[in-house]
Amino acid sequence: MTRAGIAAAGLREELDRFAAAGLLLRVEHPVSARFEACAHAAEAGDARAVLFAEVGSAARAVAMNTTGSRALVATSLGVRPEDFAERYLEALSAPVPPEAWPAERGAPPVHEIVVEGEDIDLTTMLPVLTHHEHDGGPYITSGVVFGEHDGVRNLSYHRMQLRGPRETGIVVVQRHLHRMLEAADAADEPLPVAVAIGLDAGMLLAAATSGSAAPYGFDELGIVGGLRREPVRLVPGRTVPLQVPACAEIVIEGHILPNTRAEEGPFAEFDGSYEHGSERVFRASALTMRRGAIYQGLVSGSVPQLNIMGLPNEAVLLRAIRAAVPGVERVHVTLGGLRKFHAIVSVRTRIAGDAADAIVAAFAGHRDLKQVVVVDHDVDVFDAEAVERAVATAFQPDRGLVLLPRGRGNPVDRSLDPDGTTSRMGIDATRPVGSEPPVRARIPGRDRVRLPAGGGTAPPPELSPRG
Ligand SMILES: Cc1cc2nc3c(=O)[nH]c(=O)nc-3n(C[C@H](O)[C@H](O)[C@H](O)COP(=O)(O)O)c2cc1C
Ligand SMILES: [Mn+2]
Repeated sequence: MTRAGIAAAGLREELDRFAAAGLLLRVEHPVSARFEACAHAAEAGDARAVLFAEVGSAARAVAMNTTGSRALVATSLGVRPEDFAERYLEALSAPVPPEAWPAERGAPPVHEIVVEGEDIDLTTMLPVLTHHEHDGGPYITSGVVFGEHDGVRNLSYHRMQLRGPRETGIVVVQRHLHRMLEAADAADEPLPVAVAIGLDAGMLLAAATSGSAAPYGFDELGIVGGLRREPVRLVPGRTVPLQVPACAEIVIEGHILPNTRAEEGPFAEFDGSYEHGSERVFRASALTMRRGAIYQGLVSGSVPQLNIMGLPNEAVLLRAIRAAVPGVERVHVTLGGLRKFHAIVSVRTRIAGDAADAIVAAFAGHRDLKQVVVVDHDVDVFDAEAVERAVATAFQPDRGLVLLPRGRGNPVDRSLDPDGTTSRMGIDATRPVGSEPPVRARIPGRDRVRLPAGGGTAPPPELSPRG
């Protein structure tokens, strides 16, 4: 049973919650790890998670689309979909630090199976998926990379291209893990890392929370602890001097080689364009798993990936706007805006100027944001038609439009100026402060109507809120 406000403590518990809520599609026939699993996941759509019984020559179970919708993420976190951002912000603001796996519980699940050194063969032991037509082979895309340096832990994602039984490429952009890698390069020492695969939504979202909300030195695992209302349990790695999560399905331990680069790619990035170049190299020293470990697949550019990267932005925005305008109620960072460019914010306005200040605070809170629509508290930010109705009936362009001058844009946006800048737009679709919401005409007795059965198929139950 799902306890209110308490996140699933691992992928298996999450899948149980999905199954209980009718949000899990099981594929029992064997499918290939090359394209076929991804093709099935794409065709299945985003409303349900997919659990494959047997993928690839490893014949291992694979979970996909576990973050395909707000409803799935909310089910995993034990909250109503509309309460996601509030709950995530609570965890971000009151993190619960991880603790050691208690010795009296014996060996942790993630160490039920341990393979070390020369015995490791990532190409046969894991069903690593090949995603797109021109990708340069199988890629680990859902692995959360744990790094530690000078007492600082970091969680982040880094795509890993399989290159041999124990070797992969690893793409490390200039963020937190890169900082650790620079120190390792300077000392010419390999950087120990552990790659956790097979994780619940709380862990996946925490690892993707951006550096502005989780600066260097902030342990992303604290967010997970906050979401679960209990600390994440950690155990020492078998071959690396860092802690790994006891609840992961799979952990690959190893090192990023210092001052070493090798050809990497091609790989279809999240905007659908292929990338290749010269990237870092990872060498595995241990592969540890739970019995019957479930691998996790994540297609680049898919809705499940956009949700992982973008849903934490709602909490970040909620915090930033609330600091300026206490009456902010809900934030929706839309899927159409790639979960980063467009936000809808509802505000219980108290004094004139609240809506415009909410717009400015939103842009200050999240740099990628390009368009924000502010509506009154009685408008459902997840209902696109209701938002449009508010714009249609409460917004006056000559005084409700806030245009910001050119700031830094995101390269995914093809409309940027050649210098990489963008302008930004806020739409104040709130009524004058103090005015009452329009009265909605009701038809008495509608709730007692029982229509005759038959004569058409009922639409599927609404997975409210949309988006
Ligand atoms: C599915 C997924 C794949 C990603 N792939 C990469 C990658 O290959 N290389 C990279 O440097 N960042 C990648 N990122 C982005 C970062 O891992 C992500 O922004 C993370 O929050 C950075 O953490 P940090 O702030 O602790 O550095 C990916 C993110 C996601 C969600
Ligand atoms: Mn970080």
